[in-house]
Amino acid sequence: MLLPSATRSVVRANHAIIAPDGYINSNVPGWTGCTTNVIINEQMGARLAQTLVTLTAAGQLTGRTEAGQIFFYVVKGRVQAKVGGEEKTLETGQFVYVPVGGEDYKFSQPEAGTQLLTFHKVYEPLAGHAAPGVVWGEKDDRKAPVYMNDEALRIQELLPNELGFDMAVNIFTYDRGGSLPMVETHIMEHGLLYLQGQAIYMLDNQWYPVQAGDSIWMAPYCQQWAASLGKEPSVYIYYKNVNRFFT
Ligand code: UGY
Ligand code: MN
Repeated sequence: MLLPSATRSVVRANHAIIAPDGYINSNVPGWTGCTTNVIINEQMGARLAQTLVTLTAAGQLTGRTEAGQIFFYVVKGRVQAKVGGEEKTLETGQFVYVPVGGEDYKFSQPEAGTQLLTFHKVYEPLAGHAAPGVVWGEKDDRKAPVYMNDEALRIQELLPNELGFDMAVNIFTYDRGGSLPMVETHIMEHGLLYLQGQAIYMLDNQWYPVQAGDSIWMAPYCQQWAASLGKEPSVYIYYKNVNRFFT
């Protein structure tokens, strides 16, 4: 057990590891009966926001998008979700993407302890391409193709791979012994939450042990590499900005 004066969390200019031990709650207008931890946002230098919301049985999230789109993913539990005139029960591994432009959303009647992960990004339109609509879906390993010909790695893209979208959210599974085939050096930014297992992450030449519940921010060009550790697969869900690199 760590001393209260120690933490695995680090915040650097181009990356951060945020472990749950340092969470302090934020009050988000319209989000009640819950604790909200803002894990990544522009105060860090990021261009996305990432939160983790833990709901009591009385918890409710209501709001309306303006310039920012929001991706909601159920990390655990169950909740009623109403978006775009449709109402569905969302359970562990299911999600809804709420587009920009005055889309109302409401999450209510959760099982106590339900956790929602959110990714937020200001939407950048692209001439000639329709802005996205509401998307519902779920984690499904059968829809996760092998990554870079390495049988130990699989990535499922949760949002449609279309130019109207300027963000992607993917689930990356590393089987035991799996590791990234190269050190990635790229313009895209990431926000990430580990859903399962343990791993070692290299960020800008620093090495970090990480596990389920930990979040990571990687700024553009933060060099990155990861390997699964332990006896079960390691799995993370991550955000990536896509399709808009020149003005
Ligand atoms: O899509 C990606 O850039 C991904 N392979 N990066 C990562 O998992 N750190
Ligand atoms: Mn990457």
